[in-house]
Amino acid sequence: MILKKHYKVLLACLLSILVLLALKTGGNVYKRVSSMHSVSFNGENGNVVREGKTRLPCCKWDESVLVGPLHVNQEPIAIEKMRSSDEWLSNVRRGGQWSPNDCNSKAKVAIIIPFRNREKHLMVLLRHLHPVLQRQGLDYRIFVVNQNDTYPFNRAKLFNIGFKESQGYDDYDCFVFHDVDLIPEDDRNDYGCPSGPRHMSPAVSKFSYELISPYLFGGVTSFTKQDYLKVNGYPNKYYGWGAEDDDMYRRVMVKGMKVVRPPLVVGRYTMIQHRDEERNSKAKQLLSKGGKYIDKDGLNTLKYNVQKRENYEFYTEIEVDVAMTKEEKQLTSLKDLQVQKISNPAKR
Ligand code: UD2
Ligand code: MN
Repeated sequence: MILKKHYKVLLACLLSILVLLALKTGGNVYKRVSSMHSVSFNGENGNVVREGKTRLPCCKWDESVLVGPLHVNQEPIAIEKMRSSDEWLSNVRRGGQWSPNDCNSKAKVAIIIPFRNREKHLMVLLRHLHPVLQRQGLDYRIFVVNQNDTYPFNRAKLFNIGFKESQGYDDYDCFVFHDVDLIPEDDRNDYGCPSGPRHMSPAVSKFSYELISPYLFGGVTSFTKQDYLKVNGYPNKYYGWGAEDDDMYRRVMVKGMKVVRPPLVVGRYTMIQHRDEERNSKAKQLLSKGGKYIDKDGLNTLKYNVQKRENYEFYTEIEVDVAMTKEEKQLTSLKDLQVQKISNPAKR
């Protein structure tokens, strides 16, 4: 009996120590839950279990740290002032990466941004995105894939390049394909791949925050590594503006998956205004054959040349030449294939 009593006292002490520890870490973003060897993925379809490298507990989605609706500040900001302008930005490590200190993230996330000549947009996005990713407790790195050649812009191929290149940095299991001009308006929009193929931007300011088509799959999407491999990535053949997003939607359908979206109040983005890019009028023709080419065009046929890999203060840049082929030139209606003007993102 006496021993049992002692046990109870001991247990009570242990519990109070635990409570005190929890309170002490209360200022921190993620709560220690228990000490475990492995990390479980708490996503919607969730039973992926990743072996943790350390004995850290898994990070929990913590509503109390999330802000909810966000104010979007489009004012240009000097890169030298970014770090000191926001507590979250001061935590970012060179190369645009971060991971929680005291818990294992539910996902390792590679954010892939297709880029050419949109420096101002990039600065605004980085300023808003880093804090969101950190508040969600994600282990992430931001990759800017900069098309530094004279061919028409190829958003989809840059995504494939980003996917492949990121593997030289870490073993990512979640990929977010992110337009540079879409600024998240709500940090409850989960960047950690909580589902299969996900259309994260159903409500965009340009479209009055309405889902203008049930087939819409442009803007910001996320895929687990497994699902991205399953669809063989994006098609490589779409140069110029249009239809590469629709092609990806078809790939997802053909492989028997469905697109998941967050609610409109959460999947909100401000699109920074810009002039329209030149449309490839042959894109529709390509799309009409889209479904048939899944296994013949994509990650398995990807060719490109890397010019430079560089870690800047808030992102990793992969500078590439997309190596357009003669056959691909015939597949675009863009008249002058050499008119593209090039410049690089701010070199910091
Ligand atoms: C729509 C889609 C976009 C894509 C595009 C067709 C939404 C909200 N957006 O965007 O995802 O499917 O149509 O291709 O549905 N970019 C550069 N430099 C360029 C051109 C493009 O960096 O010279 C990048 C940049 O990340 C940009 C993205 O490609 O955000 C899409 O291009 P856009 O913004 O010109 O096209 P938009 O707004 O019509
Ligand atoms: Mn845009």
